[in-house]
Amino acid sequence: MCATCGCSDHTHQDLLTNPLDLSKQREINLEKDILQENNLRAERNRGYFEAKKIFSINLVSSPGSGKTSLLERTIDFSDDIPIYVIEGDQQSTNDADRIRRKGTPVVQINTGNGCHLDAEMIHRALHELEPVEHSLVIIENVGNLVCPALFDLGETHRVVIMSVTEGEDKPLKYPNMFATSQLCLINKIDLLPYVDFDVERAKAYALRVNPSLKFMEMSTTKATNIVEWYDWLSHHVKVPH
Ligand SMILES: Nc1nc2c(ncn2[C@@H]2O[C@H](COP(=O)(O)OP(=O)(O)OP(=O)(O)O)[C@@H](O)[C@H]2O)c(=O)[nH]1
Ligand SMILES: [Mg+2]
Repeated sequence: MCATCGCSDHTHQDLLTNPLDLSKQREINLEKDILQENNLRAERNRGYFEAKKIFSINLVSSPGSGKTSLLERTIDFSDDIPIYVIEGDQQSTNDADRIRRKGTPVVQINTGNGCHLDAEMIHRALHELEPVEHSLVIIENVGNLVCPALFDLGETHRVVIMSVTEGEDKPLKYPNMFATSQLCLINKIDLLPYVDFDVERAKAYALRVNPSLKFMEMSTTKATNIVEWYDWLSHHVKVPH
């Protein structure tokens, strides 16, 4: 449960059942303030990325969908693009250690009781990383399909990963995450013969909440369609002429 974004209380439901309860009203206002403050900081990050012509990705998913595995593969494939990584987890430096082993600059953010990264955390991490112009910054958000949807980090693109072991109904259960993403990666397709997951149905559900969402099917462990992903990245990173 997150103390910052307000997801841990009953505010929304209480307000619906008792709209004149002023203490609850203050809770809602506080939540709004936090989000407004975050949005202002996110705009600053966006300005920073634009000024340095950096392509930035906010990578979101449930825990274990394959975010860090995809990052490892991306680093393997991308010797011509400078990559910087910001790792978000509640605890541990496991994911940052995996990225560091690849020789890629990385900052680990531990959110403690928080269940998402926010724009201020990214601002501070960028100060530490100092990414060069025309580079790629990938932010691995905390594994969670709820709270990270609310927090704009100033990223250029939001990419959501859904793995085939999670069930195809995730877009319907967690619509905000799919509604605010531009690209959906369907990962672990090597496991399709063993699980009951209908890829076309999953896409149809996601398109219901976001008709302009794009898709890529992949297996990060088998490197299936990683080239397609890398081509997409190369297309977006503004390499100087
Ligand atoms: N079969 C299969 N396993 C995969 C694939 N991608 C990732 N995995 C496995 O899934 C597990 C979790 O992968 P991670 O990359 O750590 O997932 P994550 O999203 O970074 O996890 P958190 O950071 O904890 O949210 C690992 O055991 C991976 O080897 C894939 O395409 N196919
Ligand atoms: Mg990870």
